[in-house]
Amino acid sequence: MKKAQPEGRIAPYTHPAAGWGALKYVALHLVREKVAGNNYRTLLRQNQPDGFDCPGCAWPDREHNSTFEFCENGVKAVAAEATSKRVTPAFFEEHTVTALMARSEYELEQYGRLTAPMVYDAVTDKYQPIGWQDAYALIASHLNRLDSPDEAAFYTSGRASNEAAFLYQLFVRLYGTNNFPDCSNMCHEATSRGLPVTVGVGKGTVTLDDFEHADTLLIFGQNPATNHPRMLGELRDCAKRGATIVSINPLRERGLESFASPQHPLEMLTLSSTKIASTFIQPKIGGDFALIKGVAKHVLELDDDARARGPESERVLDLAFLAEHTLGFERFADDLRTEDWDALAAESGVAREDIEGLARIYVKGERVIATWGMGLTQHKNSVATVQMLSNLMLMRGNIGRRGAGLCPVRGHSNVQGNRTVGIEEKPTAAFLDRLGKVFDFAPPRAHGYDVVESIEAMLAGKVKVLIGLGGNFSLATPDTARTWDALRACALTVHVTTKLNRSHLVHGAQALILPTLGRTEIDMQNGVAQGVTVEDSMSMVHVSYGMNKPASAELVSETAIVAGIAHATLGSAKIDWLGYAADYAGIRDVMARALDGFQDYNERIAHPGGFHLRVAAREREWKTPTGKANFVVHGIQWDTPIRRARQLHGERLMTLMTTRSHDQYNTTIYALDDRYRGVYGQRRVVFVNAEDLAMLGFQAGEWVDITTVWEDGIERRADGFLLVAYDIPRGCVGAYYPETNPLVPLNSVADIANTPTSKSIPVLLHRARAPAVAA
Ligand SMILES: Nc1nc2c(c(=O)[nH]1)N[C@H]1C(S)=C(S)[C@@H](COP(=O)(O)OP(=O)(O)OC[C@H]3O[C@@H](n4cnc5c(=O)[nH]c(N)nc54)[C@H](O)[C@@H]3O)O[C@H]1N2
Ligand SMILES: Nc1nc2c(c(=O)[nH]1)N[C@H]1C(S)=C(S)[C@@H](COP(=O)(O)OP(=O)(O)OC[C@H]3O[C@@H](n4cnc5c(=O)[nH]c(N)nc54)[C@H](O)[C@@H]3O)O[C@H]1N2
Ligand SMILES: [Mo]
Repeated sequence: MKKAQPEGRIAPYTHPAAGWGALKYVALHLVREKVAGNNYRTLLRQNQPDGFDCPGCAWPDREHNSTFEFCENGVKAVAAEATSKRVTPAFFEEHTVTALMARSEYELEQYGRLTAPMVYDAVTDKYQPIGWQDAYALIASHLNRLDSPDEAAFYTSGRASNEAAFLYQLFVRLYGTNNFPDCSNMCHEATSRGLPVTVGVGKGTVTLDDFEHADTLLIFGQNPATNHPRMLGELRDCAKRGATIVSINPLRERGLESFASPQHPLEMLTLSSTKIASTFIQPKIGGDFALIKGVAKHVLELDDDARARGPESERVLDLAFLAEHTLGFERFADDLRTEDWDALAAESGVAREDIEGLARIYVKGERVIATWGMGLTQHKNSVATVQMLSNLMLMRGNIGRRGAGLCPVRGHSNVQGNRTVGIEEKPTAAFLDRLGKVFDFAPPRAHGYDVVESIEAMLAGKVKVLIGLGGNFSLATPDTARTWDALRACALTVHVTTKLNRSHLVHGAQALILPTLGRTEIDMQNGVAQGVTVEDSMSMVHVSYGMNKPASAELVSETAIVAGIAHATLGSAKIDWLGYAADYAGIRDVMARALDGFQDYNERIAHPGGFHLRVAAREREWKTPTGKANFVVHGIQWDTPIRRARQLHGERLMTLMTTRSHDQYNTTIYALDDRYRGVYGQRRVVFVNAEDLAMLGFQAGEWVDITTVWEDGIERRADGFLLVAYDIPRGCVGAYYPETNPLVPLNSVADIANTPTSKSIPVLLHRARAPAVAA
């Protein structure tokens, strides 16, 4: 039974986002992390041309920015790395793994930075020190013993640098597999699979310059005040210019209502703020597809009216763009005309007049940017939803034009770069051809396992070794009980990591913890400080130099760890792995030869602020098989598991979204508040519509257990959640991840993208089996 936090409190937030509240929390945080004096100055160098790239989110920096860009959650990410707390071998001597399993994620994080490589000892149930070379040799002996290279999987979380990730994929492909599960599989995969079909590239088409020129912004399923706080700076400037900002989200996120900018002293001193979104549309969970299709339908109707009225110049569609650049519009339009308004309204949870209102806002905009986050990508119909959004934007030529375009907002600071340099379980033939040519080998061609497939393969005994370059595989993934069985069935699990986390405790028969430098730390190789490169959400590539003294003298950089493993496993006859680790510029030289768009890489990253990696669609060059931007027709997606569950359980069936609180970074829990949603000192809460509470016979403040309704008959439950009455559509509930991952069935995934449907899980709420006890 989970305990109630004694200091737990629910109190609505009534202030603008950021402002003085953020400054106060930053101060509290630095004290809690005991950040040493010298490391404070790091904060001033975050996202500066000569500083380091923030290890927080993937939102881009304003180029050549000379002022300090303040971001509360960026500070938390930096402070978490710069903390003076340490997990030493003596710590492991004192704690068995079983004892550490009883600690919460928050407590594990609070222990501080790992300092030395450790190996699990089953006899004592403790981690013990191991030398780096012995650790590499242990990994090599496992890898070289497998019947097939496909029996190993190589996970990446999106913080690894381009250099480390490039070397990693090269090593793994030379070893012989494309098994690259990565955090992206659980994140923006629907974007990466959906957009290449429509516009020929799986990335966004805008840069910050476009935000300066947009007149309309549609923000789908994103909570920037928490997850991309620096984006609020752009939104503030847009709002001040008079741009129309619409938030499309089942929750009316407070952080999108108003913002007091810490960058603007006057705003802080006068306690004034800027209103951000002018319109809030609250679809039901997973309703975006029908909503966007409805908007597209009404755009077509408005165009029909305009055509009836006469002059071509009044038309709503961008006819010239459609003719020159697109294919499939007529079929798409025919499908829209036959779509049923009642069905669109019912499926979206938005009234027809509000859908039409959104369409009028959209057509009034001359330069429209659509941004989106996890609210669009973690559902069964996510690929179709992303493609429907692309259709809508194409109708008025809102792609490849200044001030307009598609803006998927990525999560991890270098998740986009990792994909670009080859962390991809389904690589293209062109990518492999070139890699094979440059390094003179025949890369494996068969597609590898993604995250969900890797877990299934581990459960089936087909994958026996898991290596994680960052991340927290055991907790970020769905279906916790099954994932833990999968990890425990492995012969070896290895984690390259900065902080202690659950994946070190839920391990294979043998296990290694390999502690590494964070991006804020000085990376010396052969007496020369090395920079690493990263790519942000808008395809800007730049170099990042750490500034802090490493947390321990024994830490090895990610790049050097990858080189060490590769050298031990494959030897260096063909590739001088250790030479690459000694000078990262050498890695960039070969990246320039092996990767599309990376010519003169070393020269171009030397430019302050870096360079923009060309996105063809931005220039209206469509790298699709047809050579045009494609409209894609999709009928309204019926989310069958949820529909079937609702047929069984009627209105008691709820759709659960699992989302982030303000004080977490994915599975890293910095603190226990979610200030903007009014939650303090606790995380086990569930947001429910007040009318649903009444219908279910519950009251706010009572405790419930949550179970999943899934057809495989396996019991999935998460116990002990406090009911909070919240402004959320009926039939929808919200709670935090990772506590709710036991509820996400492994085979509940997005079509095509195979992303766990973390934002739409059919669940039931039950009065708690055991009463919650206060600690
Ligand atoms: N501080 C901090 N920063 C982070 C992270 C973090 O954990 N902490 N994580 C990083 C990562 S990896 C990522 S991917 C991003 C994530 O950033 P976001 O994309 O903002 O992620 P979430 O908080 O999971 O959910 C976003 C929003 O989706 C809404 N939503 C849920 N279901 C639906 C739906 O059906 N439709 C619509 N329209 N909206 C819906 C929720 O109400 C919520 O506001 O942030 C990155 N930045
Ligand atoms: N239910 C549910 N599940 C989800 C989501 C959701 O919204 N709901 N979101 C999904 C998304 S969008 C994502 S991206 C994944 C995130 O999945 P992951 O990326 O696997 O998870 P993180 O929590 O970001 O990983 C945190 C760990 O990374 C390590 N780390 C931190 N910095 C570094 C570094 O610089 N180098 C190295 N080597 N290690 C480092 C630390 O040890 C830390 O404990 O979770 C997914 N899971
Ligand atoms: Mo993510």
